[in-house]
Amino acid sequence: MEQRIRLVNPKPMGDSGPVLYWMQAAQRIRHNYALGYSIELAAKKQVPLVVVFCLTAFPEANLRHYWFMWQGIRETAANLSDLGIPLVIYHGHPEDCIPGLARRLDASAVVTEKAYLRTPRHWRSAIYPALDCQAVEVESEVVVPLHLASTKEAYSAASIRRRVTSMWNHYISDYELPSPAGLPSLGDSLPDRLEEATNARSLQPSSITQPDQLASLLGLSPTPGISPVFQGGATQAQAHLDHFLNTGLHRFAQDRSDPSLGVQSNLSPYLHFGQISPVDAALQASQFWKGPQNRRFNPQLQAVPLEPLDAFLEELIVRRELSFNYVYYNPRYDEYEGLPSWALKTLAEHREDPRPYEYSYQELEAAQTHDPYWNASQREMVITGKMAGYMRMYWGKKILEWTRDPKTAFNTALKLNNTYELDGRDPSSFAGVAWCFGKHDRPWAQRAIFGTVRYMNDRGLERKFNIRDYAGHWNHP
Ligand code: FO1
Repeated sequence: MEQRIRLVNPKPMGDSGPVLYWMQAAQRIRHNYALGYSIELAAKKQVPLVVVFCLTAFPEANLRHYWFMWQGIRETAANLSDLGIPLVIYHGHPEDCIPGLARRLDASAVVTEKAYLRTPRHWRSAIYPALDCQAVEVESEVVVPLHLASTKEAYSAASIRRRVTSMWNHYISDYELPSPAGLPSLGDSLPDRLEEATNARSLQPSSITQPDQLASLLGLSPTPGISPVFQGGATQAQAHLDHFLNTGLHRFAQDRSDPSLGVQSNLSPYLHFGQISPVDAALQASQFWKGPQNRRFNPQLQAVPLEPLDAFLEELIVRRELSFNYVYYNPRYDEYEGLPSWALKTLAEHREDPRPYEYSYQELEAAQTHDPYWNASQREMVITGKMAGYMRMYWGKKILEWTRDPKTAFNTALKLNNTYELDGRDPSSFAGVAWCFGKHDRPWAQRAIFGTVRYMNDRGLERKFNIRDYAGHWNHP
């Protein structure tokens, strides 16, 4: 655990004020090391603990994302309340709220999670110097602490796989939240007292029960609408994991790519908002696979080696943490110019190649291409907020092929992804889109438009998968 904890504002810790846990990335109770650390700190000092969440503007986020997040926050607020810990939800900027609250409460310390993306990192770099008290970051959203996996930008998955897999057993372990029983209380007037300290309004979780209320509070358009398939929250995350363990894990190695089979954990939206911990998911998958439960559900698997578990952990840990490495060490992770130089060079050489089809952003958004497989994947994403994993690669490759130049293609793919995917703006999303343009991949054979960037075609889909079933499902729902 020590490797997850870092003092980020080396001021002395106060004596009597509460510990303030700014819950930002880990919007959950289970396997929340930042919450656990805050409880321990408050217990040691015998001071109250206050948890604060700031509902705030986030670049490119829309109602679909906020509603999913809000469903999770409401559940977490109820769970914290059962533990006797107050969660104060603010509608305001963290840079205003957190230092103001810390001062008003005379906080002993501020605890939060480590951040990787630009926006939450900017919040932190504005907040820490404005605090009079100690501040601590706890790394809660990756299995292997980022700096231990690599101290620089990794070229590919192979560059971190050995280190990550050699360390993950140490980190995939159970975690019991320290008991908050016996912590002193701050009293009932907390939200009002805190409002005085900032420009922000506090919100009761029960005050927003419908998406249109959230849209009007945040000034958001009603479209894209909320997902009819995925609901936010830790309980839903666990339900998806249970379903996957019982029905999908044993087929994961061989069937995960076939979009018609739906053999996916569907955890990425939940991981994005910290509604489930990757350690928790990895631990449950390992225990399930190795334990008697698995034998009971799948008695025929007695003799099957561990490949499905390895395949799942490769995606959940190696690939996901490679994307954290990318956004953390590459400041241009959301720009075309952030791609590797070999990819930029080869794409530039083929910039003027004629495109077989050229579509505008609007045509792509409306799934109006000649390709029924591509249209199906676009529709799946627009309707549900989540596209089948393999199709995300095909989808991005075709945007590169059918857009007038590669930079426009990159921006188009990222914008569509971040508008419609529930995990848009996740490190995995940025790395996933960049992969379609050569990131974390190697040069392949030369061809038009792509140069040496890997190409994918519809015949591959037809050869490998039941792709007509998938297309039929989404094109004629
Ligand atoms: N983090 C917050 O602390 N407050 C928010 O209101 C908030 C909104 C939000 C909307 C879309 C989105 O993709 C992320 C958002 N985040 C917000 C950040 C999120 O909680 C995670 O920290 C990051 O996505 C980490 O990957």
